[in-house]
Amino acid sequence: MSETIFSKIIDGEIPSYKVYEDEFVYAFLDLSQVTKGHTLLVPKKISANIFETDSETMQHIGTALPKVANAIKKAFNPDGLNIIQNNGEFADQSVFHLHFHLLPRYENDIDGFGYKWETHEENIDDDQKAKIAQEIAAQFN
Ligand code: DGP
Repeated sequence: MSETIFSKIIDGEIPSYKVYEDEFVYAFLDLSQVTKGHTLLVPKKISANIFETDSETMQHIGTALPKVANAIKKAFNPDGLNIIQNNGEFADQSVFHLHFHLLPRYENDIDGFGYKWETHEENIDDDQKAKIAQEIAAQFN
């Protein structure tokens, strides 16, 4: 797969503020610093997003995510932390190299993160939910 801006960062061609690296992943400060310590965790193996990655890559991400989250927690003692992962332009993905945003949250500090979580349970009955679940579950067959 062709190079991405994140593979250039991993290779050191573009400078970054590194916070963690092992054989499989690289973590560095997101330039936008939506919250203090906003970090990106990126697998070294390139895939565009969650639809195209493989389970081995995700195992490496799964191993590193709690390590990086706990390092951020120890460093800044945030009031919480969101992990965000965007897939596709409509879902706000701008760099097509799989990555996870770790966003520590602060009640009384710089915190530019927010999202809308509008619930629709009153508009969907049990039959519709069963049908929706069935349509997804059928894809595993
Ligand atoms: P997303 O929208 O989920 O694809 O997030 C991409 C993020 O990558 C965005 O928050 C800004 C960050 N980013 C893009 N280019 C660079 C860069 O050159 N250096 C750093 N540190 N972050 C970058």
